[in-house]
Amino acid sequence: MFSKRTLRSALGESGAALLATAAAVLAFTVPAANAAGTPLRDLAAAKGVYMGTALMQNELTGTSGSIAGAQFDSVTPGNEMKWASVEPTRGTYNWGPADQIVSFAQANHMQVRGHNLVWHSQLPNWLTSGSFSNSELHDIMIKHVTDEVTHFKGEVVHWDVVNEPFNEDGTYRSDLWYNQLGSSYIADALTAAHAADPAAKLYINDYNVEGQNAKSNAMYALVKSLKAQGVPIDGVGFQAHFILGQVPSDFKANLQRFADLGVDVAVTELDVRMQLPSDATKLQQQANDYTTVMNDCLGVSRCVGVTVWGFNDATSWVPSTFPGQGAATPYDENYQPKPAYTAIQTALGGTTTPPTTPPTTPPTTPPTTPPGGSGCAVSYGVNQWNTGFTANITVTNGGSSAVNGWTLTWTQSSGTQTVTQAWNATVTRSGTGYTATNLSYNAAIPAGGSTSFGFNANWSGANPAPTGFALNGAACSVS
Ligand code: 9MR
Repeated sequence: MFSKRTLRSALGESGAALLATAAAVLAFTVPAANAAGTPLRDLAAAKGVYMGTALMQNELTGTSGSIAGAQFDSVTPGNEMKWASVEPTRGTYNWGPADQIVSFAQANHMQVRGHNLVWHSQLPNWLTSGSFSNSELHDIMIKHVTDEVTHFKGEVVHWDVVNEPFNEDGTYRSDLWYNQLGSSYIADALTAAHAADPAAKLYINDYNVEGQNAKSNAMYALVKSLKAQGVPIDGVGFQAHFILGQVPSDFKANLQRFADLGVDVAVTELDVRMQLPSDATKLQQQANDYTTVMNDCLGVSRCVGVTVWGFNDATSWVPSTFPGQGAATPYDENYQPKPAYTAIQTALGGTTTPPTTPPTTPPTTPPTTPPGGSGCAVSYGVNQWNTGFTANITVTNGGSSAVNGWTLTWTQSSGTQTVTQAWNATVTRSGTGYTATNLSYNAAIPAGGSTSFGFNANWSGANPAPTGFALNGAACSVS
């Protein structure tokens, strides 16, 4: 399982330097993720899985970058690592767009799934129209795999080495690779990738292999045979581009049979498309479908994580490929979380509203303490590694009247901390002082109620425990 700590150590000094550079160019304060409750990435981490999203280069800033960084702990570049993007001219590499996504991931403590090395689509013209001999094509493939994996060595945790090798009937796809090199291109690509980065987890990735059918049977036979031959294959990616209401009922059993071969499994490109316009009934069915997929993965111990293929309907690939269809992702076109978002959150063990126990008997002595002092309590949880930390804060209004609009302030006595994202609040730092301010949807904290928010930050020098919490200027107790 990926953890922030292992990513950090895997990144080493150059990665840490990159992170520092990327963090420095981030705006000091970024908009909070527009969803209530604990971010998906934190819930997923607590379950021992990752929660990822595809992202394109133009989605790294503004609202999309803010939500992606706050909610997800894995990124798959949507197009930027594909052959046509990376090697548009033979032997001349264009790493810039993919490097930007990797830097974004590092700055936000996210892992990267590399997608993809050998595929039938998005190939450059020089390759598809080159009329290369079989041996020359083989050398071109090995060089591309070697060069790309080497470039991202230590930065990409999973590689989709081979993408979509099968037809629906389980025969090999008739493409450049199979037609000229035969099915051995798959083992050769995996072997080259492993030589270039022995630590990377190597995957074969395909769609319509989620249920047990001719195509997934062919994938199963291939993986079994690769394992038997000692070819370096670590995982199978199930893209999971679903149609509303059509998640195969045997998805979990299918994931399990692959896991039983001794490989990891991952849901790599999840979305659930519907005929537009969406309505409440369809969105609820979609939420049920997301719940099913999450539970299917969580029910298989070798299912290492789930990636959605774009987290928002504004940039999803679906409408341009399936005219009249869309609304396939967990956030709508205005970046508002949909029922599918809540479904993921709930499947990962989260709740959108903090549980409160309504009093069964009215208090005999009405509390007189206003918010602050003994009327305010803060719980501060921190997950810290060598240069970064995640803080989760719950503030309870123990006073007798509701708070409408709040700021929580505190100090950290030394060191330099840079807030990179916040959720459920806007968090700013000035010198050693921090201020968290409510968002519109959580401005009110009822008497006896609480609200939670959190943030990610980098630190250097020292990162002492915070002190002096105050709610609207009045001191809070801390636990
Ligand atoms: O999301 C990608 C989209 O922007 C591209 O236009 C498209 C081109 O084929 O590829 C999309 O991503 C695909 C992924 O790489 C492989 N599985 C299917 C995805 C959706 O088409």
